[in-house]
Amino acid sequence: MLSGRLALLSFVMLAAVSVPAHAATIRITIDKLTFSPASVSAEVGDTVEWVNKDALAHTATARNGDFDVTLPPSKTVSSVLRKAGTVDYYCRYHPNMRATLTIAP
Ligand SMILES: [Cu+2]
Repeated sequence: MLSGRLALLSFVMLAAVSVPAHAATIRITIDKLTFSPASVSAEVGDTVEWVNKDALAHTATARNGDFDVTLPPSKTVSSVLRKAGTVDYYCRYHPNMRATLTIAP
């Protein structure tokens, strides 16, 4: 019983070590053709969970070419931030949809 608990504890500790301490998951929701929140701070290695609540397809397309994520209707897509910078992004289908990601190294 006790050794089982110890084994579980060491497993949890190993898992914690293998993931960078700052890696976080950030949720950005698209609802009625709006990215929300419109301005997000993140770090390289963080995951963005793009939640598209619209019945339309969207994209999250970086103006500087750093990322281009396709967001099918009513789907959630995850992408990992690989590059630091202040990135303005938009939707290729609805160019009025705009937002900013500030990615620290
Ligand atoms: Cu769109």
